[in-house]
Amino acid sequence: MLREAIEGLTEKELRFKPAPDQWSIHQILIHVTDSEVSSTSRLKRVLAEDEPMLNSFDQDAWARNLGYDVLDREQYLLLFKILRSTMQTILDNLSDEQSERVGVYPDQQRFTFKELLYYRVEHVRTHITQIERVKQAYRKHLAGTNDSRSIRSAVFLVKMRDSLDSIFTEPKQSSKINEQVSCIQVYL
Ligand code: NI
Repeated sequence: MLREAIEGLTEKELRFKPAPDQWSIHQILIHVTDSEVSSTSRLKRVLAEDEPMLNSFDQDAWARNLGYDVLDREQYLLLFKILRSTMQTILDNLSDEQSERVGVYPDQQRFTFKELLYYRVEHVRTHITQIERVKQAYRKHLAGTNDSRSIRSAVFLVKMRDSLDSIFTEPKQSSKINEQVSCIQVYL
């Protein structure tokens, strides 16, 4: 489902950040996998150990300090897939009693395995929605760029017309006009 969310996207779109403090789709994908690494370990501990103490990770510090931009997205997507498929075998054999096993966070909040699993599903859903929002922001950004381009183009054409006007009064400038005309042809 993560792969489906990014199907057909260009590298530029994957690296686009809607705002300086917001993640790109590339960064979101690395985060989802890092979160999965940490949560898979939590899920396993709840099943294997007796009311283990769970911990969470500082997602912004990870994104900031682990150089998310240079990490290999393909490897991370593969890692995500492997984590989910290895957990699947455990889930297939899960008893009702096991799904009620409990883990405890440092603030004493208690969660059953079933609840923790539900949050896993929700986490990916939330980030897929976020990816869709970034895609929309990118399209808006592109549309904005096109607008300013057509304005620049219009300004250029007006300047062209002025030059053409002057050429009819100043025949000597014809080579300059030819240069400008070929410029427009390349741009179009
Ligand atoms: Ni998250």
